[in-house]
This record gives sequence, C-alpha cells and structure tokens, in this order.
Amino acid sequence: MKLETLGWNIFFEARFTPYSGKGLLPGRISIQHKDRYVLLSEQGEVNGKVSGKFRFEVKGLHNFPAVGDWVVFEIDSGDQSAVIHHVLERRSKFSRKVAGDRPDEQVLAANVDIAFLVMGLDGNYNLRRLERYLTAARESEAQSVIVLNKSDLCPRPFLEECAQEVLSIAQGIDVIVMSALRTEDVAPLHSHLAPGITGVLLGSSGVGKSTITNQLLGMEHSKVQAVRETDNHGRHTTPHRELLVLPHGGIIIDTPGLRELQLWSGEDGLHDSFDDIEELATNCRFRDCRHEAEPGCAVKSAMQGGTLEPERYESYQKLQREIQFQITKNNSTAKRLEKERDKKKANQLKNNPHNRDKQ
Ligand SMILES: Nc1nc2c(ncn2[C@@H]2O[C@H](COP(=O)(O)OP(=O)(O)OP(=O)(O)O)[C@@H](O)[C@H]2O)c(=O)[nH]1
Ligand SMILES: [Mg+2]
Ligand SMILES: [Zn+2]
Repeated sequence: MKLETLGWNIFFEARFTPYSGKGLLPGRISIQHKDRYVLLSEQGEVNGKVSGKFRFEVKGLHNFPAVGDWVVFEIDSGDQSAVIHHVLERRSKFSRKVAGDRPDEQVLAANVDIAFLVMGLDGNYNLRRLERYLTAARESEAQSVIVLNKSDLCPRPFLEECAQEVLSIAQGIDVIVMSALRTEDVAPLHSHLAPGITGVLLGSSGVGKSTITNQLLGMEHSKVQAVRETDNHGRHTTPHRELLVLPHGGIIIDTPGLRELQLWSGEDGLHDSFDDIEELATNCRFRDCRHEAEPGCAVKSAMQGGTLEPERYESYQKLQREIQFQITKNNSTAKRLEKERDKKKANQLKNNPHNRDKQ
C-alpha cells in the first residue's frame, strides 16, 4: 500500500522526519479494539499495540492512538507485530467527552478532512439534533457535509420541507439528499472524497452509515443492521470504528451510531452555528442582556417579529448551559484526576523493581 493512498502528505512527512531511518515506520490506525490496533502501512496490514514506554508515559486517554491517527511503529522481530512508539501530531480530530462522570476526552476519529453528518429522513429526522452535530463538528476542524439519507422512505412534499428546513440552518454547508439503496446516489460523496482525502460518517444508529460505506466500497464490507429484526442478537450494528480505503481513492471511516454526543468544549462551534443569534444580540440595548425581560432586547423582538424561531433560540440556550456546565466540571475534575494519576505513577515506580533500576 502506498502511503499517499492512505492520506499521507507533507504535513505528516515533516512530523515523521525525526524518526526516519531508525527502523521506524509510519502507519495509519485502521481499527482500534481495546488495546489492540490494526495499522495500514507500506508493509500492508499489521496488528499491534503501543509500547510499554508509551503506555507508561502517556497522559490522558486522548493521547492514545485513535482511528485515523498516523503512528510511528517498529516490527517486533519475534511475532512480527507492530510496536507503536509515537502518535504524530493530528491535523484534526473529532472527539467527545467519555460517557460517564470523568471528563476524559475520547478521540473518535483523527486526521479527518470531511465529517458526513448522516440523518435519516424517517423517524430519525430531528433538526435540533442536527444543530448539535453541526456544533460539535465545527470543533473538529473537519469540513462538514450534511447527508439526509433514506429519501426513498420520505413522501415528496415532506422531503422538500425537510430539505428547506435543513438548508435554513446549514449556513453554507453542503446538503446531500440521498437513498443509500441506490448506488448512483453516493456519487456526491465520491466527489468529496478525492484520493488521499479522509471522510468520517457520523450519526445515530440505523441511519445507514454502513450501507453508505458499502456503496462507496462497491461491495458488502460492513454488516448492515436489519431494522425489521427486533431481536437484538440479529442486528448488525457496527461494532467499532473502521478506516477503509476506497477503490476510487479517498478514505472513509465508518463508525457505530453515537448514542450520546456530549460536547467536549463546543464553545467556538456554538458561536459559529448560532452566529445569527449572536449577531442579533449585539443590537440589544444592554451588553449583558440575558434576553429575558430586559427592555430593548433585539433577540426577543426578533422572536416576536417572527424572524427568529423560538425553538432555535431554545436549543441555543440549552447548548450554552451544557457547555458552561462542562467547562466548570472539566476544570475541577481535571485537577483531581491529575493528582490521582501522579499518585498512581509514583506507586507503580515504587513497586516495580524494573522501573526502579531505570531511575
Ligand atoms: N429504505 C432505506 N433503508 C436504508 C437506507 N439506508 C440504510 N437503510 C437500511 O437501514 C438499516 C440500517 O442501516 P445501517 O447501514 O446498518 O445503519 P448504520 O448507520 O450503519 O447503523 P449502526 O452501525 O448501528 O450505527 C438497514 O436495514 C439498511 O438496509 C435507505 O436509504 N433507504
Ligand atoms: Mg453501521
Ligand atoms: Zn437581549
């Protein structure tokens, strides 16, 4: 496999230079399965793990290799597996807060150029959820494209209404209306995925991400979930994120449906997604207007005048509260976790004679 077909370019080349010529090789993470990885490289597909030194020194979950990452590895002379020593600097990342209480960042996909935000034109359709996806996607530095899938299930008048609604919040982002059951419908996705460009498919479970992946590949690779099967064991929900090289050039990452997309630090994204509201607010009489009962509030009067949808304003407020809560929580828990980690490391050092010798 040539590195260029995997998305290698001068950015990564430059980051790899300090490691070249020492028996170290570049590879791209295709699958992550707990602590095991599948890498794509000039040597083909290799299975591997991070080195003991990496594991010991790494700070935070988000610094472990993620799908899409370029890593520096070495072939173990014994079992021929890959030993990962470094993760090259990311050009972009798509991450979320880890489910649960710890404010750990989980990188869902790295070095992504285009995020395809997939929504179904069936019961899955929800404009407010799309707004949340757009906000999170803006944080990633990837370009977003909205994909409204299952157009075959949507009666025409409703289809046009949905498309209009989505266009009204898309703010210049491309909107693709398609049915993944029709091969010709994936052509606009192909045209976004030029050779060496990496896309990721994001969206709820069952919206058709794997069906789209199979169409892009021109064959059945990812198992597709049969919606009519009610038995959970029969469902083919995608088990893990996977990076695949397309026959036309271009690279796609299929992901399992996101159950919860907790924003990591969506502040900048929030400003971009709702810049119409923020623009309005600059016309409020008071600079610190909360748009509640203040006189001369431009946001309130836009809602009364019908130029701003109250639902849009509500979701803006909701996101704002969520982000504020997240920031406060991150600050306090980050300090506590830092302490815990230092203590754990100190204990490991003390109890491990091998490490003690090295000190
Ligand atoms: N009618 C119709 N069905 C579709 C379309 N796209 C996907 N499906 C069906 O929807 C179901 C779910 O599709 P998947 O591709 O597995 O969905 P997914 O997004 O990969 O789901 P997860 O892997 O669970 O995240 C399957 O039964 C597909 O055949 C479409 O455009 N039209
Ligand atoms: Mg899937
Ligand atoms: Zn106001």
